[in-house]
Amino acid sequence: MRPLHRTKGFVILIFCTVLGLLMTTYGPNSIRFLEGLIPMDVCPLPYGRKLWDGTDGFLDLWARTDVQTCTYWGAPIIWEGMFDPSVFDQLHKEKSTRVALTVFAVGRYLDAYLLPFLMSAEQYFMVGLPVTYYVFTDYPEKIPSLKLGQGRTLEVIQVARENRWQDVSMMRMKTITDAIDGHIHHQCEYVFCFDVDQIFTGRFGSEALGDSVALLHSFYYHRPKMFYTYDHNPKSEAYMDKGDFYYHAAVFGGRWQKVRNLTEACYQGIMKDKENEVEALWHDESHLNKYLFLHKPTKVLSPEYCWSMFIGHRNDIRVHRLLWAQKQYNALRN
Ligand code: 5GW
Ligand code: MN
Repeated sequence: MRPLHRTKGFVILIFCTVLGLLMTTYGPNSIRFLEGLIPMDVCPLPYGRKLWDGTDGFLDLWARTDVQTCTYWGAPIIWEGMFDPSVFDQLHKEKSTRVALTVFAVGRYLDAYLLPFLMSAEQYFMVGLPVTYYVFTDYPEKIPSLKLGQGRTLEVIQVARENRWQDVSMMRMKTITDAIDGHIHHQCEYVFCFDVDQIFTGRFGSEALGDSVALLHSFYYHRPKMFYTYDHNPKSEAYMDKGDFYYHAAVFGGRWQKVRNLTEACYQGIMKDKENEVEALWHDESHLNKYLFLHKPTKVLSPEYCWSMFIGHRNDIRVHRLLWAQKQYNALRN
């Protein structure tokens, strides 16, 4: 007879090998059966079901095994290869889904970023669907005139210029809430909110539409959670000691009702912090992360949907749909 400790070692070795094989072949979704034993952020959807039917189309969660394609609460994470663009587009064309895009171009950001942002959006953002751009600026006369595609329109809304740049960024939450109440909810089913300092370089299409949509931050998605830059000050409303992902505030969206809930809650948090004379570490982004931890998004976008060329090449990023523009902090932040 073999000594017991050797048998045990053998069993553990076999177990780990099988686990490793499952992981490398089928990805994180394949080891869901361990969930009861070890808490894991893996997909709870029925094992072996190849297609997950979202509200609007079909997503093949098993088309990508090198990345996480589903959250532990069952929201899909969208990666290239998981969907058929034409199926999504056909569905939304039939429904004539209307999408609002909000973007702020205040102060020097207007000259620096707005035109390339809009021109590239015309080429890649929700092509074929009716889109209304809502451009918020302190200088409406300076908005460049643009020939837009069929069914696409642009509205300019004047906003006051904030004294501190942190406030420019944070007050977007308030302005978006008001715009949804005022115009957007009559005109569109979905709203997507973007930073202006970025350029579309690939399809950003109807597969990204969902009830409540958040984006994985390209700097953090592959890092352990200890690196996430959540707000760690218990005095702030944005304080969190744990979370699911680190979301990027440069892109968020969803049905207008859901987006309104998010922007309103973030704004309330920001104002409460002001009363308490604290400011969250990453301003509106910290509040966004807190909200999305408490109210889980129903769809998550992979970092393809907002990539930074500074990170360099990664094998899991097969397409770039939106890229960070070159930062010009010194020129723009004074
Ligand atoms: C200016 C200086 C510092 C920080 C923000 C601004 C600024 C931001 C501005 O002067 N005008 C402006 O319209 N914004 C809007 O807020 C832009 O839509 C911008 O994309 C967004 C967030 O600010 P960013 O892009 O500088 O923030 P990060 O997190 O990308 O660095
Ligand atoms: Mn930005």
